Amino acid sequence: MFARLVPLLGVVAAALPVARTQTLLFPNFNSTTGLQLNSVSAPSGGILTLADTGRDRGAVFTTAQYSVAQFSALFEFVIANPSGSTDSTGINGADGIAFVIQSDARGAGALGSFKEGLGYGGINNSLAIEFDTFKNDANSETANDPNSNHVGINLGGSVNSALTATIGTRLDNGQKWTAWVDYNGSVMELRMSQDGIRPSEATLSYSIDTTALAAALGGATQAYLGFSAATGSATADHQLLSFVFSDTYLANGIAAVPEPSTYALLALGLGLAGLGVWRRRG
Ligand SMILES: [Ca+2]
Ligand SMILES: [Ca+2]
Repeated sequence: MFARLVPLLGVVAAALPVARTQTLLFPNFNSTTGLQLNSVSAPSGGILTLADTGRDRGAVFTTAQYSVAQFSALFEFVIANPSGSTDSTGINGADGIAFVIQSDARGAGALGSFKEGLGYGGINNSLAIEFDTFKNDANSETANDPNSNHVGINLGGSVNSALTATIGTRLDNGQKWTAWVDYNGSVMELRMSQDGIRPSEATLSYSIDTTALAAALGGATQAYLGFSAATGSATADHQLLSFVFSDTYLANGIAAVPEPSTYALLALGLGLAGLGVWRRRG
């Protein structure tokens, strides 16, 4: 396959000398090169556990910043073994995971608050997508949770979500979730499934143009990318399995975590042509 690719890559490189796509490719976390782990243990079996024991929190961020003027991302996670105290709906297990885009002063070292903060609360100059498994009540907590199983868009380190959507299947059912986040410069969409197939319908669709996103990031057009999680007296195991990011928006999203035969090419930074091949094979 490589031999067939070389002429194609040459053509693209000549035609698009400044259009090299930045990609991040973690099909697992056997290597964490390029990532900073904040209160997160070294990976085990290629998995990063962001938070597990009671009153825990953790975050992982890229050590470099990436353009977020448009992008497509895919990641896989598991939330397992919910336990501990129950929320007002009688559900235990907490608190959830967040995908975080941030330009906080702490950079890659940013780590947010425990419990309903999801390890994200207080990370300023940011946008996050939360996967929230515990209902915090507005009259006693800082979060405006509609229920104990939802996703949301969070801004500025606040877990008072700008937009939420309820998820029918428990997020903490111990099964793998695949999530796709696609941003075309005007709308950010989240899709998710447990069969690895990207749904046509978005779970969340949030209008935010590049000016508004830059404002949320404190004026930055580049950001650190990562994930956080936290627990309280209710807990669960929050595991991150993979992360793929392209700073080019792909209308059909990233099909899947690429196979080893294609991601070696991507890791070399071969850009658009590599992505094209990867998508056709995905
Ligand atoms: Ca919550
Ligand atoms: Ca929430």
